[in-house]
Amino acid sequence: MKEYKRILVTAALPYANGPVHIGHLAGCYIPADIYVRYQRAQKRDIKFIGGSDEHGVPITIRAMKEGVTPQQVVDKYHAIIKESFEQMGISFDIYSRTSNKVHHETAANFFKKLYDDGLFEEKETEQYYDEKAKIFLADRYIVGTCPVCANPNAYGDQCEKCGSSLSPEQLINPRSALSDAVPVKKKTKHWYFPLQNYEPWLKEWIIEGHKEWKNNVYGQCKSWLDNGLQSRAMTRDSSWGIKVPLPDAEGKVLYVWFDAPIGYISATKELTDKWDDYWCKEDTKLVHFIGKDNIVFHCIIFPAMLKAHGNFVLPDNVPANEFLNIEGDKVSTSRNWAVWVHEYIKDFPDCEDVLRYVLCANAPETKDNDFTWKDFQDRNNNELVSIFGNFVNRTFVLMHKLCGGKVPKLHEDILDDDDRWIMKEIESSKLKVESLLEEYKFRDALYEVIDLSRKGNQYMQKKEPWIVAKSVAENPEAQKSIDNSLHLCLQLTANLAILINPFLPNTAKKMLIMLKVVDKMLDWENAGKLKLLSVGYSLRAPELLFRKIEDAEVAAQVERLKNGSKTQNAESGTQEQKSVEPSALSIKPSIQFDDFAKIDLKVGTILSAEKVERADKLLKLEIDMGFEKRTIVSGIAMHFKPEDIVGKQVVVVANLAPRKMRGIESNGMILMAEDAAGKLHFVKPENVINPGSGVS
Ligand code: B3M
Ligand code: ZN
Repeated sequence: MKEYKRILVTAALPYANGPVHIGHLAGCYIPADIYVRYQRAQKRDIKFIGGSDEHGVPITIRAMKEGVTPQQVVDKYHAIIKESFEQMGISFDIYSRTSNKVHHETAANFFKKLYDDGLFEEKETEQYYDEKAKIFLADRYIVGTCPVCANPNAYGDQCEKCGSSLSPEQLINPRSALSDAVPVKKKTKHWYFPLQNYEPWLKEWIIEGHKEWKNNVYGQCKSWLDNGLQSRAMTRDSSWGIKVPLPDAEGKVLYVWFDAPIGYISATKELTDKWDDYWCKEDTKLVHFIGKDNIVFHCIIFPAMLKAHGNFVLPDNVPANEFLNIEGDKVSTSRNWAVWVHEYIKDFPDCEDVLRYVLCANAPETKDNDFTWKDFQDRNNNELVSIFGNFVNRTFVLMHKLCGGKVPKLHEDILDDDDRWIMKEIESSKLKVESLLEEYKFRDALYEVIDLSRKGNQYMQKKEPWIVAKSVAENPEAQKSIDNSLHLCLQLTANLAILINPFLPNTAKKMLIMLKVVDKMLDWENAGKLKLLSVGYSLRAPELLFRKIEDAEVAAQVERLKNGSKTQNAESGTQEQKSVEPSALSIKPSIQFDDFAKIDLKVGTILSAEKVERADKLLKLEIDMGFEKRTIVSGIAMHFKPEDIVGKQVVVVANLAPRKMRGIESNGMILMAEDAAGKLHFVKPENVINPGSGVS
């Protein structure tokens, strides 16, 4: 193995177009953080780089939908994401952003160097264009009817209903997802990076040189390389992004996947003047933590860019994880099928370590995995509370009761086989855990730590110091056996603090306080030692490390998940990501009074309500408008039972043009308010008034 002097760890830069969910954490941030914390405890020279990816189509689209500027979008989400990471203890040395000046310069210079070296191909091609929104459309933003299953909302690259992969040409009645306009083809010029020129080198470097990469990563790279690489456009038509640094490139920006990985370099520059030690010296170990959808960019495209540029180190490893599903279903931000980190933190304050634990113990390291709230509860209650927490708590309680609150002596003369067994387990744990961590096997490493605490419980159960204590009155020698077992359990507790620290840093901190020792004890070199606590040292009272999680708490989460996915707006058929919280940013552009005055709002009373067949989200309502009865189809079926809303008053947009939904003509729309949890509430007069009354 190569000897490295320093380590540079990067974690994928999340798009600042929405908050982060637990799939992101499990995919790369938790493993990266465990690795970094472990290396820091090893006293290695390591830097941990992160930041927000603030360019690209997803951000401009979000801005368009929210009626704000892209800068406002990234400012908002960068702050939310950064805070979520801090709260989860993801210990970046820097969390930067790609809209920074340093990054714009770094990325533009990188591009310019490749251009000056003649490494781009300049090509003019025809691309789909939305004349209404004045924007070139990526395939994803063209929608239409699926030729296979007739789903009216298939994307230009894929139908999510039947899973067919598509091209925009195959869609029936293609339209722009942004404006509904029919896309037209338009000529445009771009700079292409000929990846095929790097194919022989990539094959040698990955296929021959990195057989130790994880199977899922190596396999994906191999299949890309076997299929042959092609030139890829490294520029786009857009006003948001890093301007292409060439004279004839008005309205062109760098492709987001060209600029984003360079963001790792820019952020390192921001962090330290010695950035080039980390990026340019051969004895740096560069490790990219990412999710599986980013493999090709980090293993093929970015390395080829670095190679073309020259003078940069290449990744030593790219330990990508697979995906984490939730309750048996793929995470989907558009359907709001996700567990958002900022919401978790609100609902489970002081339980960051529990989530870190579950996401590591159940990490999708080799295949997609499923997160369920039941498993979350079980792992907390049966592993953290009953095994790890229980061992530490028992040790402390008994030490206070039977040894006067001090570390008792170890009487070497009476050590028995059980004592020697647990001593050996403590000593061998260090090597086991560290070799797994070095190999990026975080799940197995964590299992070893919990297993050591399980062995502690077994040992305690064997020694039964509380039973032995009953005989001390007539046989004072018996105290020696009590001393030995609690001495060893306390040394084991100190060891557990060191070993659990990379995974559950808050828990380790709590243990330090109970043990009355300084942070220094957590240095990795102390793991496996049997004399971490001195005899006679008095310790604090125990504090519970974990609390039980109740059925009702997880039931509420499952409920929220199911209700959350209904925020998809059934009435308009569009898929909106749920807004995080009411904020000034989500205000639409201002309108004149005259525009407002065109809307006719009236009070109505619901006469009857029934489910619409084959439409989970829709209710058909008969509404008494005073002057007439109306049918309105409303997307509220996931929130209200039909029988519960009969007789309720509502505010109706009375002059909305009729629309057919599922074959039923809907005449108007009812107003609803949405709270922070995504629950809908009727907007209605304070007291019952005559139907047909105007609202203004
Ligand atoms: N922003 C994609 C993602 O968030 C992209 C990663 C960039 S890493 C340089 O999954
Ligand atoms: Zn389909």
